[in-house]
Amino acid sequence: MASATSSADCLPFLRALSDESRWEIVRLLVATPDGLNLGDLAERLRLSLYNASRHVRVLHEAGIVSVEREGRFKRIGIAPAFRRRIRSQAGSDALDLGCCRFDFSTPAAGTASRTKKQLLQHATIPTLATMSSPARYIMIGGFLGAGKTTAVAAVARHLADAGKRVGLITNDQGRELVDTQMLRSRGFATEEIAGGCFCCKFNSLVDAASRLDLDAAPEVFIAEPVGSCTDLVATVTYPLRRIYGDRFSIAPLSVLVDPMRARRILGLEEGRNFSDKVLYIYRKQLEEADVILISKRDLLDEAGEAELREALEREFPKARVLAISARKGEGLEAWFEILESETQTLGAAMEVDYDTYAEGEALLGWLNATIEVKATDEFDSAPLLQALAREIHARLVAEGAEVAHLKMTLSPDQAFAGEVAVINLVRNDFAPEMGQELDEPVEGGQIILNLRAEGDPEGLEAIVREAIAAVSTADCQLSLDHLERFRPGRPVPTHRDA
Ligand SMILES: Nc1nc2c(ncn2[C@@H]2O[C@H](COP(=O)(O)OP(=O)(O)OP(=O)(O)O)[C@@H](O)[C@H]2O)c(=O)[nH]1
Ligand SMILES: [Mg+2]
Repeated sequence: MASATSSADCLPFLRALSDESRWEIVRLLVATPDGLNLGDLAERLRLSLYNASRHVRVLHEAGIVSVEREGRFKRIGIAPAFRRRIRSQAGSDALDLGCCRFDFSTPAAGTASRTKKQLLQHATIPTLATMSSPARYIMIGGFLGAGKTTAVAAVARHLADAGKRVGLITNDQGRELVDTQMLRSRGFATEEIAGGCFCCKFNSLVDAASRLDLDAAPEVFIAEPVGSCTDLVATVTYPLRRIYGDRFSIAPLSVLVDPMRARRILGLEEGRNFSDKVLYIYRKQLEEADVILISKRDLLDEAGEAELREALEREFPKARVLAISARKGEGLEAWFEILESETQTLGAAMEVDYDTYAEGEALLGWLNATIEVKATDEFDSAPLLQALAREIHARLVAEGAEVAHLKMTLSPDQAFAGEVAVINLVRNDFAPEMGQELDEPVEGGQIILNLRAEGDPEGLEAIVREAIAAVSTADCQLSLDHLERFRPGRPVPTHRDA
């Protein structure tokens, strides 16, 4: 590769190509003029279908590849306008972006490091170490099922529509996250920190920001902490400020509450609740909030919303209380304004009894699973997810295990661009709800299941296994691929700046 003049026009191409897999996809497609379907492309490059489709989406958005429907499949090829930039010379294909040239005869081995190094030499992609203006860091917390991921997607969409580059960071105690899958399916650059909360994996949080920076150079990072986590100000934002003060400008901490759950916890309504130690975490989350957001306000009438708002203002006087519906796009402007223009003010960190916090977390059973679905014929994904969610729900109710959040995605084998169907259940006295649907029937795919409920993990595993067996038929077989279940361990923050 040889550098020529610099050009801002080529930056989207450079960002899309600064990844080994995407570079290899483009190399393969350049050499395959008729294009390939996603399955063949994934197989040739030994990528999972999910990763192949994710990379194709990035390349598609950058205008590098085209995608055309062919019956049930989609054919992927080099986009005609991009192909015009590629010239064949002396038997090899060279891509001329104006700012630099790439030689597509470059062998695969070592491409990643070479490509990234070359890109960084020849393009002006800022890295965390060299970013001149601070990136905005927004953290959106709240208890399990409060509506964080939905709200993160709404903020990210708003900022992206305003021309901002956005990077998202998801977090969980386990692996195989529905949230990551869901946010990537919406086209956002997303990194996940699995296996522990931000506060206990502080360095992973900075690493994730750094990876996103290399990939998408975000001007705004939006982080969603684990829903059973609290003390985020002392363990995440203050250390970020102390260690990386010049790199991040930190927005006020937003904490979401599900209105029905909050009405019950604040004594405005009767109904089943979590144990006191779990509620200790719930209240601590609100105590440290700069902004409390009553989410899903479309579920409340005016009087119910006003009553809840008053109760929250009375009990948590430090925070401003707003009401939003991320689903309906209501009440978001006032919140966006705060996130974009205000900086978190410094104060004494709240006191936290880590013994009670640890015991509260340990009362929650955590289960993540992946399930393969194989069918003899095409089927609709929504009824299958609904049946599985209903089976799990009925067993949770029978066992008296209050659900915090059951969420599942189904990604079809032949999905393009990470399309997924999503279903959620956030309270035992609610019904499972489809959050996202596929517009076509599928023949098979993979379900990712995340279940958090107040109950023992062994019991949750039995419930999930029984539910899978109940839904599986000869024509549509569900088989458990991977399952992990546990109680979260005691939180041990990397830093705590009181
Ligand atoms: N009615 C309504 N439902 C919403 C709204 N926002 C989110 N939800 C639903 O609430 C459920 C939980 O939403 P998520 O965004 O996944 O919640 P979360 O806080 O990220 O959940 P965890 O990551 O598991 O803690 C899903 O069924 C969403 O569709 C809203 O504005 N209105
Ligand atoms: Mg979430």
